[in-house]
Amino acid sequence: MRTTLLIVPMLLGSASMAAAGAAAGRAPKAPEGPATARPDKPNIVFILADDMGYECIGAYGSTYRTPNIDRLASTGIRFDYAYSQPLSTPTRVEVMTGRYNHKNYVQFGFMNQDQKTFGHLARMAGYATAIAGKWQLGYNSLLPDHFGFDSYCLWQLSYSKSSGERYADPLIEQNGKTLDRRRDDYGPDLFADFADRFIEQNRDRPFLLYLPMVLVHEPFVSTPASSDWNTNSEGRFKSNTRYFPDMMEYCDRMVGRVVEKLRREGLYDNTLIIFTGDNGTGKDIVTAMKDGTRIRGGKGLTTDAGTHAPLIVAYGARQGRAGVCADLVDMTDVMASMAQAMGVAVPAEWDTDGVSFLPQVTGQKGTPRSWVFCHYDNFIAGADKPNPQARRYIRDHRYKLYSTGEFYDIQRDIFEKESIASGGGAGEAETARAKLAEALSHFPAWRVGDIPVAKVEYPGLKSLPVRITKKER
Ligand SMILES: [Ca+2]
Repeated sequence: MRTTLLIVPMLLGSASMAAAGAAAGRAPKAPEGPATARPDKPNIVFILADDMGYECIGAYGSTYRTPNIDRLASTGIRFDYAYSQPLSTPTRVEVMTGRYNHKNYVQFGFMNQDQKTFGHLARMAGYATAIAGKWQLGYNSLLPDHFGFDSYCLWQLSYSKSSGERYADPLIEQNGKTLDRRRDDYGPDLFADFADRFIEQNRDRPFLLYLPMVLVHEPFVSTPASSDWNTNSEGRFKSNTRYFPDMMEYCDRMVGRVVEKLRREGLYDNTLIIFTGDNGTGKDIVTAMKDGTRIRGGKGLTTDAGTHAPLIVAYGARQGRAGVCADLVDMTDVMASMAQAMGVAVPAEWDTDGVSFLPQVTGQKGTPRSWVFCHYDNFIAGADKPNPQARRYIRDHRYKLYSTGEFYDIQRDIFEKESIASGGGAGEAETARAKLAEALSHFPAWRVGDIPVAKVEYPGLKSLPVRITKKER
C-alpha cells in the first residue's frame, strides 16, 4: 500500500517549499519574508485525541460510529503510517515542540519551560492562539500564555486530577477563572463552547486553535448522549468499559461540531484541520474491526498497539486533496507542517526534527521520511532506578530496530515476539536493518538509565502546590 493521492495540481508557493525540504529529520524551511506577505494565511485547528489508537476510527476499519471523523477522512488525507509516543506527556511535549524526547523530555505531566512551541510559532506569524482541553504540563495558570496561547479553557491546569475530573461535574479553568461546577455539565461540551466562541471572535484574523481533547481517556463513563445519562448517575463517575463506544461517538460529535462551526463562519476552506491521537488506546479496551479482527489497546507500549496513531488532515476544497497516504509520519512533523501552512520558518535555534506533510495534503509528493524515530523514557522524578519501560527505536513501514539490537518484522510479528537475529533475516530484512542502523547511529548515544535532560522551571512559573477544591454536591 503506497501513496495513492488522487490529484496532483501545482499550488502557489507550495512547490518551492517542498523542494526546499531537506532529508528526513529536518524541517523544510518556508520562504523568508514578512508574515504579511500571505493575505490568505490559513487557520489551523489541531485536534489531539487522548488515548485513541487508529483502530478506534471508522475510516480505519473500526466498528465504532465516527461519521464526522470519517467524513473528514474522505474529504482529506488519511495517513496510514503515523506514529506517536506510547504515552501522553511524551507525545504532548514532542508534538508541541517538534523535537524528539531525548532533547527536551523531563518527566510525566511537565514541559521544560525553556521550550518553544507551535503556539509561539503561530504568534510569530501573527495568529491568534488558543488551547482547550487537557493541560497536564505543570500546575501554574500562567503556563498556557508562557507556552504561546493567548486564551485557554483547560482541565488539570492548576488543580490536580484528584480535585476534579474532566467529564461530568468537571473542574475547568478558563482565562484565569475557575468555572462553577455543575453535575450536569460535561467537560467536552464546555471545551467545544469555548472553541466556538474563539472561532467567532477571530473569524477575521488567522488563528491557531489547539484542542487536546480529554476524550477518550479513562474513566470510561457515560456521556450526555448515553441512554442512561439521566437515569444512572453512577455511570457518570464510575469507570466501565461498556461506555467506551459512547465516548468514541461523543468525541466524533465534538469533531463534527468544530468542523460545522468553521463551515458556518465561512472559514472551512481556509482552515488546515489536523486530527490525531497522543498514544494507543487503553489496555482494557478491545476494539472490534469491520473485518472481524479484534485489536486490544496498548497504551504505554512501544508496539503498534501503543504507537500507531490515526492521522487525518483536511485542508478545505481549494487547497486540500482527498486520498490515502502511506508515507511515514511522526509527531515532530506537526509543527513543521503548521509552519509551512503559516508561511513562517521554524527558527534554526529551536532545533526541531520534523518534516512537513503539508505537500502530501495538497496533492504533491513532498519529502517522505524513510524512517520514524521514538525515544521513550518516561522518567519518574525521584525514582532510584532506571525506568524499565524506557526504549528507543527507529522503524520504517515494515521493520523496527531498537537501540538494544532487537529487530522485528512488524508486518509478520506485530506484537514483537520474535527478534530476528543479526544476519538471520531475508535479504530485504537485512537491507532494512542496515539502513535503520545507519540512521539510528546519527542520534546521540543513549542507554537505559542515562540521566535525562535537566528540569527547567522558571521562578515565576513554578508548579504551585496542588490546589484542592471542596466539592459541593
Ligand atoms: Ca494519552
